[in-house]
Amino acid sequence: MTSVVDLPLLASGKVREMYDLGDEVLMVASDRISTYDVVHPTPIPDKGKVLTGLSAMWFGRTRDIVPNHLLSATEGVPPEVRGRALRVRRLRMLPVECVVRGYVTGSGWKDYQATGAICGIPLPEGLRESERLPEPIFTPATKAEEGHDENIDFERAADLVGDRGLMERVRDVSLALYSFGAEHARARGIVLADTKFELGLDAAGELTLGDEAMTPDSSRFWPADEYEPGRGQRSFDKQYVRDWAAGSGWDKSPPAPALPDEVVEQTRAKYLEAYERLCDEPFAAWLERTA
Ligand code: Q0Z
Repeated sequence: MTSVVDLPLLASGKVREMYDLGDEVLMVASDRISTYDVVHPTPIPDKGKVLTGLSAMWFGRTRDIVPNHLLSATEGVPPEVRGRALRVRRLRMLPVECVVRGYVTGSGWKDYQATGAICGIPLPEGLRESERLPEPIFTPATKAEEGHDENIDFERAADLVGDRGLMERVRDVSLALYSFGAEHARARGIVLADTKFELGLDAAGELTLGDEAMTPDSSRFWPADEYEPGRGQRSFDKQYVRDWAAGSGWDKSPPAPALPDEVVEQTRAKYLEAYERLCDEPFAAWLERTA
């Protein structure tokens, strides 16, 4: 496999790559899409650009909450990946995933049903699937190299980070970022049910937001007009793929099937809609700014 940029590969995930720029890093989002943790062989055109533009928007709007790693989406970004890449500062990443949940869903719903708590945080009795929590909660998780991240309590996260005071700031910053994002999204018809941040320390030791921020790949986006507690919610971005997969006979084990053109086009339209709602501008504005 030969990559589009001739730079040393630092890390790769299911749908993105990170390249070495010395003191800096190039984060590149692909058009690949996964469902049920399996990547489909069919790309969604412009998905990487939408997610990159969304992250850049959030980095711009949350700088007063916490500094972030973004340096540029244009200067120093190779032309082959313009629009879907960010040049960022290299950080020393903290060894925990910083998850914030405003609604009880996913592994949080599983843990709540089993124990009445999520990550050691006791919750009211009688919550229904997808119900909004009384207030958002910080639910850290381990970083699994493969397989699923494991939810851990705050004390365990603080031990892994090795600094309780720093972990308290990480929690407070994560909650503030989520509250800002959830209110912004809700005013634009999208429920930001939960999201995962990755934070690190910059060269000066300052706590810094890294990775991607409040994208549909690092969060659950639900259409607000269909929100109804007591059941699983439809995904804002991936629902057409899931609906099609459900009727296709695919058993959700690898390899994932190719997607029909209609599913690709409907899904692409949802990503563009998410960009335009959350960024308050046409997606074409991002293409022009990064051309
Ligand atoms: C991000 C990840 C990806 C696989 C490490 N600014 C930074 N400095 C150093 N490391 C990272 C960052 Cl954001 C960093 N990840 C997550 C991203 C592919 C894994 F594109 N891991």
